[in-house]
Amino acid sequence: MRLLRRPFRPPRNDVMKKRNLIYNTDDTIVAVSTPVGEGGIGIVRLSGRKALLIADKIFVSKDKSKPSTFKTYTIHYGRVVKKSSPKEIIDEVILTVMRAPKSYTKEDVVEINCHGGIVPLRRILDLALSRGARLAQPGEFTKRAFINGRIDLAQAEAVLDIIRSKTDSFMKVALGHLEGGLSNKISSLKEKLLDILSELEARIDFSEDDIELVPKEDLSKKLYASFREIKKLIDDAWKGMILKEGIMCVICGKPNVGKSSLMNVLLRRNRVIVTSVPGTTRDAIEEEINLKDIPIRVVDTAGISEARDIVEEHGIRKSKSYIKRADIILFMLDFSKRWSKTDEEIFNSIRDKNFITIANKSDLKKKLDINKIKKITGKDEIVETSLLRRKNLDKVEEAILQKIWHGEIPHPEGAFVTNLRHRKDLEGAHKCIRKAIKALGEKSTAFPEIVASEVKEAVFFLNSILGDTIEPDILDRIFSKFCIGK
Ligand SMILES: Nc1nc2c(ncn2[C@@H]2O[C@H](COP(=O)(O)OP(=O)(O)OP(=O)(O)O)[C@@H](O)[C@H]2O)c(=O)[nH]1
Ligand SMILES: [Mg+2]
Repeated sequence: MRLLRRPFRPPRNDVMKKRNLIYNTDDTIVAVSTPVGEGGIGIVRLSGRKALLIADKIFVSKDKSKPSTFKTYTIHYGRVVKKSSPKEIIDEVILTVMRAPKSYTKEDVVEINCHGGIVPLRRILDLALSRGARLAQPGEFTKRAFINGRIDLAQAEAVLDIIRSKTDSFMKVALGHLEGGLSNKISSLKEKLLDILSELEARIDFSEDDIELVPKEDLSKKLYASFREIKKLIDDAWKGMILKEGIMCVICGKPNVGKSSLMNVLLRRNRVIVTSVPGTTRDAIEEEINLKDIPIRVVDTAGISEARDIVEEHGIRKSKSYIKRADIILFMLDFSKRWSKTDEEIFNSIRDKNFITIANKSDLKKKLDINKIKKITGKDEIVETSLLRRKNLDKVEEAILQKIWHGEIPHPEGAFVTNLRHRKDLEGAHKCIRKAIKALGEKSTAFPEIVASEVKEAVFFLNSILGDTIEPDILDRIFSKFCIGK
């Protein structure tokens, strides 16, 4: 006889109930959901039990019917009016009603589209507050969507990622997460671990005489499969993090090699001063570009050499500090000059970093011994450019992309981990499963208990990604990063 039990699987409704007990969602919240400033339209959003009643108090429709009588997903023309004396028309608006549970928050939601100016928005907000609403905290609408079980925490975090996305690729990844791409993967991993847990608990509760137990080797195979799946998610996380956060690319070299010229080429505008005077750039300058959908912070630095005055000294110190923090260094040399002691000193400070060597001014008479540079740098690739003649500019960008992706450009539709919190939880789960596999291999008779406790902890980590087991203060920290009104 085979006994299948499913422990440790709280029904979804219980999780919701628990969330509702911890977070009070009794009151009705209100906020301005559009950015502050002038715009075509502005939106004031209400969510909660009294959203429609508050709308009744402040909205007068053309045919005088009340919002509390409106059907869900209907739009109504009218005015926001301060009805108490003296009666005053605040603005001409369009009001939308989305009734619970089919709304963003799963509560009654009312959205008022008014004229997009600071005064109409503030006055409608004030009026709603005076009629019983409470000012929403940052991200509170999305938090309610999570608390009320419409989305899990990874999906809620994806909302913020979509709002903050700087490139099309990352937007695609974030949208995939919002649609459940990552959550489904995590949930399926969790299900597999829970199945293993059922087998282990059967071993703890019954002897081989009572039931047919799954062989130890099968358990081990299943654990290994989950182990590999989690490892893949962790190993690929850097791709998601790059799409999200981008990288810092620092241009360095001795004075006058063409660093600022390269900065301007990468930015496709004359952002920094270029002159024939060595030491033109005195301070590091940071700008952001979008290179094939990767946000890249490019930094032009002051040429590193013997400082002639205190200003240069500060500039050079800054250059060195940027070199330390860089993800990729563009190490620039002058094709028309021999390898110098200064080049060597700069190279020594970057040799352990991820660097690309660029020999610029290839239009001039060649004095730089390229073979010698290849030997010194230990790399065959040297990008030879003439920024003046605009030669091989695309090669610089190609080299940067090659350094970032190591030739393997990720597909934005992939369910990449893009969030440090998720990666840490996956690392936690990974560690537990490694311990579980080790315990399974040992001869101890107490192995089911030890393995089960590690698997349970791994499930705990996966639950934390979905938000099923998460401390309220961590949750508050996550939502505090949102803007008000989202
Ligand atoms: N012939 C030639 N001149 C170049 C090339 N690239 C840049 N230059 C010139 O070299 C000089 C120095 O260029 P910058 O871009 O200011 O050099 P830099 O490395 O930023 O110099 P510092 O800010 O002083 O460290 C300018 O006169 C540029 O026009 C090139 O490919 N060929
Ligand atoms: Mg410069």
